[in-house]
Amino acid sequence: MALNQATIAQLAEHLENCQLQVRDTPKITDEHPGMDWDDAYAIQDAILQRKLARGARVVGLKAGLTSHAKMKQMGVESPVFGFLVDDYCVPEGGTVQTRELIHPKVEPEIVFVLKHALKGPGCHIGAVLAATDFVLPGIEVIDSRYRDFKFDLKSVVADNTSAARFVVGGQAQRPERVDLRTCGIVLEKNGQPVALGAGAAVLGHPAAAIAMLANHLGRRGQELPAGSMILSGGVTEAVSVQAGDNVSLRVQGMGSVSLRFA
Ligand code: 0L1
Ligand code: MG
Repeated sequence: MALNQATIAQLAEHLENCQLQVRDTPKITDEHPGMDWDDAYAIQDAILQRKLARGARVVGLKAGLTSHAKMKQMGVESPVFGFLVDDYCVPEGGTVQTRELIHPKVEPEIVFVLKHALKGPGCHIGAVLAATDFVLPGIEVIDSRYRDFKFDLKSVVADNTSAARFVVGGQAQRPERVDLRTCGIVLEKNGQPVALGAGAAVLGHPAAAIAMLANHLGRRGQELPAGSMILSGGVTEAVSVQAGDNVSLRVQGMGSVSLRFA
């Protein structure tokens, strides 16, 4: 690691304060260009510890930047992983308070819920499908704490991959009852389609994102426990939203899920 513990704690406090106080910041690698991957995930872990100490609960995990559309949109080349806590969970059809966010965007996602634990290394799509209880549609609301969503991969990992809110819903489906590569998705904003895609946009198969997460955790001596809920990453580029917007996502064979911004 390139950063010491005091710097990691200070950067975690800084990024979490930006989230809680709804203000943006330049990317942290501007001041810490030597920061490495372990530092980035250590800062993310320190943010999680701060939240857990205040009584938050982890309710899921996420993979991000898993589609070429997202990678192109953000000018990066590999996926990243983050956590979701109970504060981020919006009920189906519920309302997101836009004043609590800096510059929110929405992403259409396919969500996995596991019935068996998954542990890498060596995890693959087949193991993920065998361990999956059901899949369902989800909308992730991302809100980078970095000014104008301008960051590099290490900065965005430290910032818990821009996680802010999410909703899951629709019709949960057994994984063998849907072709996750060819299933179509339509994201609508205020009744107008704003993004279209198919599951294969996520690394060729959305289960590949879950396998990558299991392998990532395996390298750190961790696993995905049975019951885990995981957002597999935006199928399309992210779409900006503002107060007054209604957003819904329909995923073929899995119904639809929605939320609105007040
Ligand atoms: O969930 C995502 O794909 C977002 C990852 C972080 C990058 C961003 O803020 O767009
Ligand atoms: Mg996402």
